[in-house]
Amino acid sequence: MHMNLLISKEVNTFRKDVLQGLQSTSKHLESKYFYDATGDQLFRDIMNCPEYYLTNCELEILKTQTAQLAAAIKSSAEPFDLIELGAGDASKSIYLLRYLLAQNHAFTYMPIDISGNVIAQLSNKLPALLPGLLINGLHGEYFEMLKKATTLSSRRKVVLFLGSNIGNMPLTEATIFCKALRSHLSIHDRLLIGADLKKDPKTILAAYNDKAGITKQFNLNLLKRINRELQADFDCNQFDHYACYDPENGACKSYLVSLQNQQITIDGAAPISFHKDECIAMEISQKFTVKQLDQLALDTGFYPVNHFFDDKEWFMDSIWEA
Ligand code: AVI
Repeated sequence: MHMNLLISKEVNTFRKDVLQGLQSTSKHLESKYFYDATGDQLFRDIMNCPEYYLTNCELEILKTQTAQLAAAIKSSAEPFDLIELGAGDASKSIYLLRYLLAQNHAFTYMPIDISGNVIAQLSNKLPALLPGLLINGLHGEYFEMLKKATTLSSRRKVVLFLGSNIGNMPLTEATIFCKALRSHLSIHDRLLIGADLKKDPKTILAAYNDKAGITKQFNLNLLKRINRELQADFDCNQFDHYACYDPENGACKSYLVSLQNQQITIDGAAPISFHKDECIAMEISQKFTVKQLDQLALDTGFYPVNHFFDDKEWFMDSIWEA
């Protein structure tokens, strides 16, 4: 019963957000809804695309600069909680976890993810891969779960926010997010934040316009999710994917473009009309300069302490102190 109530609350919020986005003059959907089970798999496929350089760049940082990263996040011998926002399969953080365990640091790993499936898998698999790991998975929204983490433990917090997830928020929203994150932390807590940097515009655009068309499927999958969960009738063959990158402001954006005049219905709501060539804004993947990211830290109550780069300097993991 409790589970059913929870599910219907989530569906109601999803429905409200989808309708609000599609009924507004500039149609848009929220990219946080990309990640159902198929979306999770498509994102893993994107990470394996030759054009999607972000994952390998950040992996290189975590693999080759593990000791320096560990030294920068712990900053003292005190025990701490290592909290990962949007942990996914922990394929990058595992390098840090393994190193901290080998060095006998006292910490509990608290992955937070909106997907219960992700948390269950991590809680099952990680202890076998990393004997001795203390893990306390938290399934839910980031800030609700951060609050919960504080009630569970009073230890210093080190938060991981990897993968340039910060780039999936427009800058004003990213500022609000970082301020809210800071409000859940205490002085001297630390954040390890990953961000994709500005670079050759062609390299960036190719990462969001892969030849195999997986990014297109990733975007269309949200329409399929809306069909399934909200009894809608999108015809995915009548939408194409369009990605663009603005090298001036660093915004890489994805759209779905209507291929004809059409109407779609979402269970119980008035039909929604699309003109031919009308776009649904699907996602922003913001690219940063080092200076911009440092400024974001300073504007939101953090102090940028260290920067770590991959060899090509395409990606940056920064340590911010609260
Ligand atoms: C999860 N996030 C950082 C990815 C990105 O690069 O913006 C999501 C993604 N969208 C298309 N490709 C990957």
